[in-house]
Amino acid sequence: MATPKKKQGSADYSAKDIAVLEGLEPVRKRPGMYIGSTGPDGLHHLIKEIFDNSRDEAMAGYADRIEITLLPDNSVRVVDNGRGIPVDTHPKTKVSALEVILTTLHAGGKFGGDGKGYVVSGGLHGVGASVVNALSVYMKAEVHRDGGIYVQEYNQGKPQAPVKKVGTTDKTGTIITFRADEEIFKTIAYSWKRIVDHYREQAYLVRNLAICLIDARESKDAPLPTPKKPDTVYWMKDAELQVPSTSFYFEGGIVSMVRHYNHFQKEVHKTVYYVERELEVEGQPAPVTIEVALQYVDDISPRIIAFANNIYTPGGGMHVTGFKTALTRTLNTYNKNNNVIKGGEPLTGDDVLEGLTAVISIKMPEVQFEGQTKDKLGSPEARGAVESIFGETFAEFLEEHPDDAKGILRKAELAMRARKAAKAAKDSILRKGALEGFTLPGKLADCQARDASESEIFIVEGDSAGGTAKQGRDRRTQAILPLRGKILNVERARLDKMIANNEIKSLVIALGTSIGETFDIEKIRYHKVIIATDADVDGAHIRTLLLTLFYRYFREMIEAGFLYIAQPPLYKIQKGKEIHYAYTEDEKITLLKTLGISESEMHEVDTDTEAPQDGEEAPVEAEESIENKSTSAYKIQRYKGLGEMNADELKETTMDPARRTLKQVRIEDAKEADRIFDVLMGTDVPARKSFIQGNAKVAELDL
Ligand code: 0RA
Repeated sequence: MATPKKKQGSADYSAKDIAVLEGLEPVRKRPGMYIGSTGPDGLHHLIKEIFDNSRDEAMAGYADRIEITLLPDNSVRVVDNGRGIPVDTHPKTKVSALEVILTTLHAGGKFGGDGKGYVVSGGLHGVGASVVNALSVYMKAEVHRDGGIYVQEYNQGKPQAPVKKVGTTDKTGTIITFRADEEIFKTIAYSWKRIVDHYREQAYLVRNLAICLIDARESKDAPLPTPKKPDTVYWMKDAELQVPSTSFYFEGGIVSMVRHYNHFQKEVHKTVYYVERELEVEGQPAPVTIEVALQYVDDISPRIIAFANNIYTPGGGMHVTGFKTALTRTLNTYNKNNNVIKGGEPLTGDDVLEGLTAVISIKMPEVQFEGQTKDKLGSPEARGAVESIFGETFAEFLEEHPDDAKGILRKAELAMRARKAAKAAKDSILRKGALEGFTLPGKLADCQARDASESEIFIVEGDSAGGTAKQGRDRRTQAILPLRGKILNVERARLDKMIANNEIKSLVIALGTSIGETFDIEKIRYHKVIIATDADVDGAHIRTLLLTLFYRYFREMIEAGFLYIAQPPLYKIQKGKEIHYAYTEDEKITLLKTLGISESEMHEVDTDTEAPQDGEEAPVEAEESIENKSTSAYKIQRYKGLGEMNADELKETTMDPARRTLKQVRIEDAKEADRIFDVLMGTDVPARKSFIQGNAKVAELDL
């Protein structure tokens, strides 16, 4: 199926098989309906639509090369060596099939139960091409077929002349060139990285398909790359090119993809499991194809990368569910029969996921995607299909590869043991009432008010910031809880262990809600729980950790709108007696301009000083006044931590309800934090460090 080996000849197809449905006006009226958006996603989608047709030709066994070239005028050329789009004349309309395919919505090769036509794509063969045509100021189709070269050109989807034979050829294939319409797309800027990433993935998904990407946008006056190679239409060796290019070709398909993901990891067993099977499924007009590859590595988090009809489904869905069910069951059955893990206790679904890298690719004629972003496979047939094919063949794999089986089960056994130890630790803390009780933590400076709706708690980083915050607070309604930075050293990704941590325990007791089975939102002691961490890497780290904790164990608190993030200023700018605060880089620049401070005067005073100790004022000496000859004496200070502010400044900028801004945490923010938590807490320290450094700024802006 996914193995293009060029077949000769062709299925007997003619123009009468193409159903004519609608004109293209609706596409230009509501482009979003057809390509999702007219932003960067929609723009890149244009290439996908054209590529998908060529890829389907490859998957049907008729093409083995596809070349995508970005050209200097922002047009894109997609070349394949398939059969070529049919050019024969439609008996009723007397119009070439090529014209019908490129100018008619919903036209394409028939997809029947007769096994003819095209197995797979987001739509049908040729469907997307007309949409792209409608949204392009210019398109050209060049078909090599039946010994002839046929050409037609279009403007905004309208053919400029009938299909014309312009020459003869001994090759077959299709060349589509299009230039997106500036009236539709605000900016026409293709992202090379995005293209490379997407088509690398496609090359893994269709093994033996060569995909060549050429970025000729900068080739200016140089001759356009118009390569020749004996068995293709346009094809070029990388070495002949004078512009950036890259090619992908994977004989191993998704097995290569698994190896790629596991490249820098320690493998737990040698053999990569792989299956590809077709299956008749009720409710689907043609057989469903299932492909799975997997290998375990010495890591904690699983990577399950799943596709439906070559479309990535980060949201998972039915294929992933079926896979997980079969994985757990098969490993448990094998374990029972072979007595690998002593004790006879079954592995859970989570136990068998640790360290797993799996690629699942399902192809079915009729797919439904679900979820807000349509990134989840909804088709219920996928579940049983994957469950049965994978379950059966994975059991065979384990029988035939006892060493691999043993490695996998040993790995799952470790996960099981860790889970049990964590649970024991959690149980001892979560025993009913253990986190309730009357003893509020000593570090908490509680507020006087007893009415939760008027009470706030600031969670600050470190004792020094805690001291400043205590001085700057309104003690009637504002409580302060300092947390030590050391809560970062939570062992691996075990959140339950985190709860055993004294700092976190203090926090939970202060909130009053308890946790786990005894959690009760009604008991919360503050209706504003405010995370106030520093504007640096550690601060971002602690914030992520707290958001994750709240997301996993106090979700109701987020849903109730009780969780906030403080927005302390980044800069203090003083001009004479006037004091201003800037909360973002942009604000700083605007402020400096407003104050009449010129670019050349903009030296920052870097205060790399010790944070003040409990009760101390922030060290003013650190602020070095830059005298300015043109009378505008000013100083600018960058705050790295809350502890660098004195109590008045902290109150004025961050704490006082009348003057501060707070960012309310939405459930999506916390969910995102939860997702990156595993990276932050993973075992790979260098990766973690670079991730945090790379994302600390971004995380800041998002929240
Ligand atoms: C309809 C029918 C046939 C091929 C194609 C469309 C086709 C479309 C595209 C779009 C890009 N490359 C393509 N290659 C082929 C079948 C033709 C036959 O039976 O010979």
